[in-house]
Amino acid sequence: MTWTAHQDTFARDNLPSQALQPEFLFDLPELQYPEHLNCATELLDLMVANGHGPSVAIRDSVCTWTYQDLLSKANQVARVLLEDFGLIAGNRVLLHSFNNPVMVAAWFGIVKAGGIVVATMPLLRAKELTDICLKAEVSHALLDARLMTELEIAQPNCKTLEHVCAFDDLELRMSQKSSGFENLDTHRDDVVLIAFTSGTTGKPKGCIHFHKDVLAICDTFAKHILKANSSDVFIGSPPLAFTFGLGGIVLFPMRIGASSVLLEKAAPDLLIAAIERFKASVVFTAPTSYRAMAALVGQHDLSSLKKCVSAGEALPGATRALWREATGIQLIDGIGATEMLHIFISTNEQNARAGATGKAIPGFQACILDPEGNPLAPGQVGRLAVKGPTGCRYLNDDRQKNYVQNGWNVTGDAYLIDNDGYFIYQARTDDMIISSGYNIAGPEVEAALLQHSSILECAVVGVPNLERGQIVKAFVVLHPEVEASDQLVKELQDFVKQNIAPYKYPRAIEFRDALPKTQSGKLQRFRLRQVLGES
Ligand code: 3UK
Repeated sequence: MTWTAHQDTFARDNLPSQALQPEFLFDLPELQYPEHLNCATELLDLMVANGHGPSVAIRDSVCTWTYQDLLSKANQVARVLLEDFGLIAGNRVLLHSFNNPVMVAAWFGIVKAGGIVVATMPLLRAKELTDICLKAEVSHALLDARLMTELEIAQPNCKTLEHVCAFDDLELRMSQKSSGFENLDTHRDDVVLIAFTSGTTGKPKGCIHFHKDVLAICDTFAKHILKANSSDVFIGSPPLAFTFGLGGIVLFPMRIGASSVLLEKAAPDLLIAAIERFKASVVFTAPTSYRAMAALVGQHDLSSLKKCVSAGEALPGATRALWREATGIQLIDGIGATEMLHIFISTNEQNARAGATGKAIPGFQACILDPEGNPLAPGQVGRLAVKGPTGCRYLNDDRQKNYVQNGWNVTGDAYLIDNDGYFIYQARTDDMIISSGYNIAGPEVEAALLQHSSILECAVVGVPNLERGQIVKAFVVLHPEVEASDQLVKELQDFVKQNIAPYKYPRAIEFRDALPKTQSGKLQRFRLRQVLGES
């Protein structure tokens, strides 16, 4: 083991054993990071040292902070943690907030002081916060005062959690600190964050990432696929506790001296209004959000917009087409995962194809495995496997052996590679529907349904059926002006049969006002499967 700057080595001590870790690839010249590396120094201090001090780093509806402002605030946070709250390098700090500037200053303050960021979704309840604090042995919490109630309920059950500080108190303390700070001289392999993911079901898993991983996602996806520049204005909807949001809204812009807009609320109508208001040029959000925004484009001037990244869920071809027709912009689809920190398969606008996620991005390798772990030929459906500079390291968790097999990160997605080498998403491996012996991928049926103009959103699952084992069932949310009817059910079924192989059509269709989603905006198909019984 190498040296560490951490005195509290809990996170390192709870890494999976070497044998259970994935293989890491550092072939690209840009991934040769020095041993001494603090990612906050690279993203913030050096930006100011290199002349970006006066450029805008982050904005929201009330404030505008330059890189110099953000540096000063982050330094003050670091001082509060060390001087007022006795932070020891390697301690875990819960960061619990809506996306706002203080949250970003706090993120950098924790990292500068040598803490480990454990960011959590703002809407988590006491029980979920307790599970996370216990698992990561969290000692400090910085949080938005509006979220205090749930943490107060959680705290008596979190024996390691000693210091809780709301942002209003934090800001008061910051104002009494000097704005200079020397960052902890960390190792590139020191732990910088633990990102919790609950996946589709089950207890949350903590994904450990190092200082170098934070830079590696900027120097692969952002550098080679996104290709933004310092005059770009980034914006997006994912919470910063979701690494899709952390990368897209904070790390990528800061790696290149660009600016970012933080939105506490970013439902499609609010996001599209904010793109116009702040003249944003790069947006990160989920497929359903692009679909909802496409219907609103006529009411807004989106001429500032240049690049649009879609991730979190499969991008249906119809949504890609709607967005292009509405804005002229070809979406950049990319599959990422909390375990991998960010996107690993994608493609730029020029090479984008409807229905395909893309290819392994520079720095990563990907293949499709059969059940025995052998690579499959093009055209065959199997398990997606990937390796690169980042990878899965669960904090003390038996499920490490499920995600990492023979050095590959196995994401739980069923994919195939087409004859041109593009990766084509099928379904989550546990979402494949088997009906009368046929394998049917729910998302393919969803994509077909979404071609129909009456549908806003839909989810397709397999439900138990005596005769066929399972049947295909669609849960459909209609556009507000459309009315549900038996006739429409028949019309949608016929519509699917005309677009894809008829045996895949949904034998059952149920209309809903909304679909169950996770806090990162993902469909929870398993919850739709649970309500069933009827067929
Ligand atoms: C699914 C996709 C098809 C897929 C994430 C970008 O989503 C992120 O992380 P999570 O840990 O979920 C990972 C799983 O989500 N998925 C994500 N993107 C796509 N499926 N096409 C896509 N484009 O099942 C994957 O295994 O919540 C996404 C960046 C950072 C992230 N953490």
